[in-house]
Amino acid sequence: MKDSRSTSMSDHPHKSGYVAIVGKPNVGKSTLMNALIGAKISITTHKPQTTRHQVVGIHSEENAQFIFLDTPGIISPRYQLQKNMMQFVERARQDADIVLFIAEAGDDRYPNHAFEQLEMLDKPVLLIINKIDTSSLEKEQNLADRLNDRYEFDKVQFTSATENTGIRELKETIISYLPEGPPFYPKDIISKHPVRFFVSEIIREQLFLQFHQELPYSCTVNIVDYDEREDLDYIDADVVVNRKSQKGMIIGKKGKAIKKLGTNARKVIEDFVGKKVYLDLHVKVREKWRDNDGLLKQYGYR
Ligand SMILES: Nc1nc2c(ncn2[C@@H]2O[C@H](COP(=O)(O)OP(=O)(O)OP(=O)(O)O)[C@@H](O)[C@H]2O)c(=O)[nH]1
Ligand SMILES: [Mg+2]
Repeated sequence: MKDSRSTSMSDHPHKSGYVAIVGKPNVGKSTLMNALIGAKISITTHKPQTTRHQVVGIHSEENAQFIFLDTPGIISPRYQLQKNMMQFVERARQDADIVLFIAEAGDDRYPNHAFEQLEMLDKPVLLIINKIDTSSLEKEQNLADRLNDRYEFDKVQFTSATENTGIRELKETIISYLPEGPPFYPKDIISKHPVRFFVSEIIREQLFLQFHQELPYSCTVNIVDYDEREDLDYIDADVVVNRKSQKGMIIGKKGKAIKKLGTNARKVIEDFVGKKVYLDLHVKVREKWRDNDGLLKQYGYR
């Protein structure tokens, strides 16, 4: 994916590095990364555990380039998919030059091991209190103080990813912690994932928005074929479910539910690729795919 901003040289040394975005589910990690980059790279929904991969977003300025690693929310894993998701978090923490620990306004419930994991990292960790629009700065300064008592963060910053508050300041802070170095990617690139990845994520986002309770957590999306044609992209995708009984729920009465899913996903994909799309959706039952190493690998969760 490309960005249209141009760049020029100046006297300041160039800085670049990896920035891991970690925290509990639903605190706004993906929304924050999108706000920092100014484009929707990572899917976001009101439900926890939306992000399942390590999603890479790249922000470039004249004298700096940061490579964000958005990660799944930290949980105690119950099945293999969730264990693999936690490995993505661990890998991002290890690969990063800086870690952004995202907390949510009003939430001080953290187990000790959340901070013990940070102790072991020998790198700057910034505490970001997000969703500041839902609270007051005074209250959140108090929360920051209490969290700082439990782990000595290098810096605290307050943001609202949805209102774009504190985003510019956060970018400046990140630059101040970045090591000197040349850019890793061309300056007009904002992500490195293939189109197929974004398409499967867009469909998965629609599953989260349309279906309730456990169902979206039992689903994944597999792009079977992506045929790029001049005037129309032809996409063949499977919605993979965990149990036979879930297949009917995705399809719905007289196919209504899957039709709605297809129409909504197609519109978002068309906006994303900038042309017409034909989206052919099928539902496949793969019993216990979330605990099947081979299938997890095939669906990109390893
Ligand atoms: N009010 C408010 N809502 C926010 C803010 N940032 C994110 N949200 C909302 O919080 C919800 C979760 O956002 P995500 O970005 O998906 O959260 P996440 O931390 O990536 O979640 P997982 O990927 O599930 O771990 C969405 O409904 C967002 O719109 C914010 O600054 N203020
Ligand atoms: Mg997320």
